[in-house]
Amino acid sequence: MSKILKVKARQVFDSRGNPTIEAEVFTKNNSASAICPSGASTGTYEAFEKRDKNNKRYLGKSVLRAINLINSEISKKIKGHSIHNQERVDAIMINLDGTRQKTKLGANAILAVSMAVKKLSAKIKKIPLYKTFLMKNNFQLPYPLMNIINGGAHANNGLRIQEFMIRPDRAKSFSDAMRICFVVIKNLSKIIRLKGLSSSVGDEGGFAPMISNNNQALDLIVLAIKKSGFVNGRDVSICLDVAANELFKKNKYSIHSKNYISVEKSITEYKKIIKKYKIKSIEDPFAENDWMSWNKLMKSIKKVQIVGDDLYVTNLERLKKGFLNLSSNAILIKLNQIGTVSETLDVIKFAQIIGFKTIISHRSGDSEDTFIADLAVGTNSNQIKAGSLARSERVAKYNQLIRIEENLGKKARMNKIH
Ligand code: 2PG
Ligand code: MG
Repeated sequence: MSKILKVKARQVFDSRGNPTIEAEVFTKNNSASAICPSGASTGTYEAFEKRDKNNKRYLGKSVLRAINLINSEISKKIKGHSIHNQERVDAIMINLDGTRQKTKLGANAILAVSMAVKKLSAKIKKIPLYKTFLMKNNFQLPYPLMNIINGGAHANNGLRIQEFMIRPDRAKSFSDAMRICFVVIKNLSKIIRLKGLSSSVGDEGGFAPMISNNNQALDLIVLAIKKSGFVNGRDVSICLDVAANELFKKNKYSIHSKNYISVEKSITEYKKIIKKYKIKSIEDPFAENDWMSWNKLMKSIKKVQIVGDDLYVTNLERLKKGFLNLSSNAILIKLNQIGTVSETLDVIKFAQIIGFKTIISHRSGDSEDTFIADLAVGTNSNQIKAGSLARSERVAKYNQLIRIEENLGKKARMNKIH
């Protein structure tokens, strides 16, 4: 009854309108499907995303070859295996691919199948998806890191920093966290419009006003927090994703303005904004190979969450290196950076053992799939980064967390920020 019968993949579209893979896994009486997300500011060491570069009909963006590989090779190889043996199924796909970055089958092909297997296993066991990961009880809800102003590769306003986020640090429940973010976002929208700026949104649902100065964006957020009756740095904290890979040239960075400056000067500027705006978390403050600068920053600031995204790419080897190098104290987790559910769980387990905060993340090209909401609760991950309270593919994750909180009832607890 719980043996895999076949996998059927199809080409669907993501939130940016680009083709992506939906895989549907079948057992005799059941099926479940999952959709693979896609990034824009991707790290060099991420697992490979397979696209049909030469297919002009889809401007080189279709995923039809990867889909063929699922429907033929992957389907054939995992047929007959238990739907409940996630590690075995993932290992079969990893071996079938045989390359370091999953270039043969494509991590997008492998991941879509891997997630669908996990979902179908939960469905057949008749238990909620969040109960099938690492935690068996004592589930905790993550704090949302809501991206409210978009810049960098996610907008075309010229803002250096890619994501300006808020985190409701004093929220008593997930629903309370949502209410706090809702109020701040509505006030920010009003402020932006009163200033005559556009309140249209970027790829992750955050506003993308035509301002190019980081401090201007930060001032707007501080004002919105205040107007909402909250205290910045206490009730609500400002968090950033710099995505510094995109702002790096010849050992210099253009994070704080268009000018490229040294690492030392960049750190001085970081310190200034941390102090002025009470910033509590910075993701990818430096580029993916610049381990030294990460370490310098870690040594020169205290009480700030430093998050590795492009630095680690959800890869155990890179995380170990970062741990030994004292590069950060938190890791961003993206399933498609590594390509299977099992490998993602291994990274989360290790990160939690070494005392790193784990933050489950969406991609800038995402879909209606809410897998990451369950993953966040099922691994007691401290935070979730799923965009703003706009665009259904973002809101879908938050809505799923509201449902999970309700499902947990009296047992629901918020994670701890400090
Ligand atoms: C990031 C992500 C998600 P992308 O840099 O953290 O916000 O962006 O998916 O474009 O890599
Ligand atoms: Mg990032």
